[in-house]
Amino acid sequence: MTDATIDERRFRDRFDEFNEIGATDAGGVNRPSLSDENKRARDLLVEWFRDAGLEVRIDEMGNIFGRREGRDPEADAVLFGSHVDSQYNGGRYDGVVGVLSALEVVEAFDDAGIETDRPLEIVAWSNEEGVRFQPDMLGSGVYTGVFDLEYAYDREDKDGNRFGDELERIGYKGEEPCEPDDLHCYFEVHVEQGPFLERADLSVGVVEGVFGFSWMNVAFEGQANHAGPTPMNMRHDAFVATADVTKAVREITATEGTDLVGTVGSVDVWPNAINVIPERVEFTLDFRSYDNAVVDAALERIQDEIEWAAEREGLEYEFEEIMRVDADPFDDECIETVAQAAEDAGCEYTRLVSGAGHDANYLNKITPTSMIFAPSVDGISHRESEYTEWEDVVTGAEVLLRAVNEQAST
Ligand code: HGY
Ligand code: MN
Ligand code: MN
Ligand code: MN
Repeated sequence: MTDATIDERRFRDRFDEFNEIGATDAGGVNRPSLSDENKRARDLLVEWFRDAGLEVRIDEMGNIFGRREGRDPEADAVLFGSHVDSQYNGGRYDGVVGVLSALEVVEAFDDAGIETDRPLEIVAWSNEEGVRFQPDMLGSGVYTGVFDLEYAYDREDKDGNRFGDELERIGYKGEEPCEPDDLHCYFEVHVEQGPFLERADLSVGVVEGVFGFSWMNVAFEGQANHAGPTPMNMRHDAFVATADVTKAVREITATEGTDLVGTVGSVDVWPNAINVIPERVEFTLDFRSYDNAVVDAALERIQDEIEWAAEREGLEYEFEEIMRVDADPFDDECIETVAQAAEDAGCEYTRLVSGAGHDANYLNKITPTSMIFAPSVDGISHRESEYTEWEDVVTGAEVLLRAVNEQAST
């Protein structure tokens, strides 16, 4: 147990100030990775980390670390944090809650004059969302060795901007190597982004693992032609095939596995004109399940559907899997630490797995990991109306504080 507690006023003021950056009229935020708004958010975070007396380190991927030494400088560090890049017109809570909770925890230890045995490191990972630069979890992916640095630097957004150049432009292409420290464990607080905790009327989720998922880019190439005089049997319409594949996603999720989800999220059509038969369509596929074999089966089937749709319509097609992360359970001891922390904080909690991807997916490959969820009102996320009751945000930080304290005392 610890007598350190979260300073709710300071936490709330910081959360509100932070979310003024890139605020949208509809109450969300627009701070996509490496944008000017993302830079302003990073700058504010670095200022707060420094004000909290942390030793700030920015690595080659722009991951921002703040270190607080413990009694034993040789001891492996307890790492905790999340991300501050957002969706285009996303929510105020996704990622931010985890980073500001982490900052609050180290400040609470300071306020209580507590020196932990182990060093503490808090982190804001780069490019977790993967909407501007695919794939997602790029910063934690390089840190954990899933991607190499050059691959990450060469990732381009839809306007052809390179990740490495944009990172340099905003001044966050750090000198520090993007590789793991000696870590004892990793924790992440995040909003659930689904309906489960609210439906169960519980304030804390003890996360036992994260769905595995695959992201794919698909393109159909047909023939543009005049929408009027071109007979239907002479058409090679790239959008018709896209519609067939989209329908197939629903058929596959209905038959391959109970927890399987599939999404066609981004679609670009050329020439995108009302009276021209679509020549080319580029679209994305996102399949997820807690069972890796189910994701494999979905991938098999959707590739057949793509091939059949192209044949029917007389199209060329391209298919590239750009990211695959396997589901694997988090560390038992970290899970029990979080459960005990929730009990010590007097919370009603349940255990669950995450349908959303998190940096914790990758940290789990190199160090014992678990997560803490706070409920999402109406299960909404990746939308400006994303909302979590403030008392639940504070509870998540209180649970994090107890879990970190437990693991930071050797
Ligand atoms: O896709 C995800 O689940 C995460 O928000 N990047
Ligand atoms: Mn997130
Ligand atoms: Mn997200
Ligand atoms: Mn995430």
